Amino acid sequence: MDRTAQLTAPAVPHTVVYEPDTATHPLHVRAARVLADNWTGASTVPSHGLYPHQWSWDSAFIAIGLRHLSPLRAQTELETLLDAQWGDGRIPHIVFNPSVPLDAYFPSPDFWRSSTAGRAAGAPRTVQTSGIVQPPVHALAAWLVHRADPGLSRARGFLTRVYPRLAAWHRYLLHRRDLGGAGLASVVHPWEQGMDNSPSWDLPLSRVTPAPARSFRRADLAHGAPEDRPTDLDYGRYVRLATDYRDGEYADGDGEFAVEDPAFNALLIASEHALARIARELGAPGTARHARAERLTTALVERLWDPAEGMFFCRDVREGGLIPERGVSGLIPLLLPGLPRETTAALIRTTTGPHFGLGSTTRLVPSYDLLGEAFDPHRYWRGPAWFNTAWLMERGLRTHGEHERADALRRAVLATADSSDFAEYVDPYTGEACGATGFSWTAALTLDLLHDDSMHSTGHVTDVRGGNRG
Ligand code: 9WN
Repeated sequence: MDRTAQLTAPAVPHTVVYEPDTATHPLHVRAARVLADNWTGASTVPSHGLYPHQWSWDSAFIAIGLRHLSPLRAQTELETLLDAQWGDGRIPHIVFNPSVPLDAYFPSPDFWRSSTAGRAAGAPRTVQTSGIVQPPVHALAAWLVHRADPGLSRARGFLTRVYPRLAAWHRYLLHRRDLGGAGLASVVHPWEQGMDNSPSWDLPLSRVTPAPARSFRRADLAHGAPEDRPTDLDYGRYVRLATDYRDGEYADGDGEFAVEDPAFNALLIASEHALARIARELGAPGTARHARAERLTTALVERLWDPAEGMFFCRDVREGGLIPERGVSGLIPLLLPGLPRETTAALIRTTTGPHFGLGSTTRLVPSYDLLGEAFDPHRYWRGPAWFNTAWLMERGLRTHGEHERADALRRAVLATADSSDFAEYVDPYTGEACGATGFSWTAALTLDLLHDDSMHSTGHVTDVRGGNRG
């Protein structure tokens, strides 16, 4: 690929034309169709072929889009996930659909053995789940879903039912997962952070002895191009970590891999702010939760911010020290309203500078440093751009008053979702589709951004934090 051409290429083609009546916009209609196709009756699969079950953070993003089509379906999406919550508060990263054959996805329920190996941690008896978690976007999603139709939400007692579960989920993360002792939550497996194959995991993963390749059978290679997927060696290490966690009955403490990740913790903080709003809506004071969110923001900056590099980094809790790889995760704390002003300014400079190129060389924020040694524009979480991270960055830019940049990013997301047929991820330079198409969170977040635009064009809402997008 000719990088010079990329540097001089015009930024983003503005092919999407917004119409005041968002619901009849062709892109809206197509996005709604993707979500209808991927709906299973009580929840939505990320993609029928590659990911045929319910995934935790996918469902939160999906609910954020679904609320514009059917607030009831959006509520159901979240409640189905919460029905699989464990007694210790964890929300599992996968809820398995029993009618899907075991060999359709690896690791399958017979690997995780949640109802036996997870018994001590309170795994449910009636559904099979994985035993690890994913980023806590759920309280934020629940709040946004409520805001889409407060009347329906109150009539169904939606927040009353989900609030204690979400509070238990946060308690689990803030107590059982505070493995570094500084208040932040740690992830114990790369799949927990959601950006599975990020170069940020290479260093801590290098200490893990891989499970032998013949001891498991991958299902992902039947769907994706092998050169875009994680290597067998990485998979062997994922399997080893998950096996050890399971064999220790999913107790948290002394596993080989423990990392404090900026995006995971930023989402926890954003969700803690959302829980404070939910508490207030239910008639309880939210002040203590807001105060905790502010304390966590301070801990995030103290533990993970690198002023010289102008971004956040992962901390290797086992060996100590920051992991010197620039990933999009280190930009996502931009989402937080309570960041110091100089931190926000530096994050915006880094996002638009040579390492991520937003608005100059790239269309959407790449998942990894354009100048990093491991950069590959097509390999899973090692360079391509995802739509959920773009949505989070758009929200972050808008939170800090960067409306022009946020508008440009929103246009780029809509144009790229359109041209890539709602791809799972794209080449950050060209927008070329990678992975699955008809991917649920891409369609859902497209809907959310389309609605945002309609609100601006009809002049109903100017402040996104007070508006329908929450
Ligand atoms: C493992 C479902 C999930 C996303 C993750 C993404 C990918 C799974 C996989 O798909 O992870 O959880 O098999 O690679 O990395 O973010 O939630 O869409």
